[in-house]
Amino acid sequence: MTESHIEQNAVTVVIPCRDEAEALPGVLAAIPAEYHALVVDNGSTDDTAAVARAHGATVVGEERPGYGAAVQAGITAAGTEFVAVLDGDGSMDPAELPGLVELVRAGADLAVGRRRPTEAGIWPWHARLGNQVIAHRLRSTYGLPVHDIAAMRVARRATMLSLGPLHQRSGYPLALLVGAAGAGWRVVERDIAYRPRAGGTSKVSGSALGTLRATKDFLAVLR
Ligand SMILES: Nc1nc2c(ncn2[C@@H]2O[C@H](COP(=O)(O)OP(=O)(O)O)[C@@H](O)[C@H]2O)c(=O)[nH]1
Ligand SMILES: [Mg+2]
Repeated sequence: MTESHIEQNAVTVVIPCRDEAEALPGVLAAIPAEYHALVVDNGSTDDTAAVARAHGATVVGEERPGYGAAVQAGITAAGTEFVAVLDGDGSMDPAELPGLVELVRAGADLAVGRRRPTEAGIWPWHARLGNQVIAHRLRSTYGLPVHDIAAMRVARRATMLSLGPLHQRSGYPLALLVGAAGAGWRVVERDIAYRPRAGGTSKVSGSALGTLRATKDFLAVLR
């Protein structure tokens, strides 16, 4: 995609998905009508790709496994000035994306969501604790005004790509924030709702093993 083919002012919502056929229809239905939905599938064994297409999304395949590989493939494939990233599990509301897009239009380089659980018990304690430790480090060492690792985020496509390739697995959100701090980006955080996933199963923080793997990825980034 050359820069001259980028649709100015438009927004692509990049949705990394592994086995999200159950939750995807609700997520895609809630995306603002004028936004493009782009599902990046790597390694799904369910109908994720077919369901995504049936509900109007463009589907991009990615050979390399991992959340970060999927997100970066989606941003590269996006043909719009702005890119948004959110999960395909229904835990975040796409209706909150325009608020983040506005922050970028108003001058932020990166607008990120701070997840606020809508119910007790939906954010496992080990994931929440790890998140708090990392967010503290991001504030103290990197000077970023964040209280979460930016699971939902909006930026200009060119801004995102300017950092070059980042972590390919769950270290990606953190690598992006560390890169943003290093590049002197203006990062703005605002509250977003965090809901139970709408179906399917967690690949990351839903199990102690998943959290352990993610923590390993995180530490590799912060080292
Ligand atoms: N394409 C792709 N998506 C992934 C991968 N791992 C996780 N995801 C997606 O990333 C999002 C967050 O993962 P999730 O399982 O909800 O993690 P949790 O919220 O920590 O439990 C979901 O949309 C997943 O489908 C992966 O390896 N490839
Ligand atoms: Mg989730």
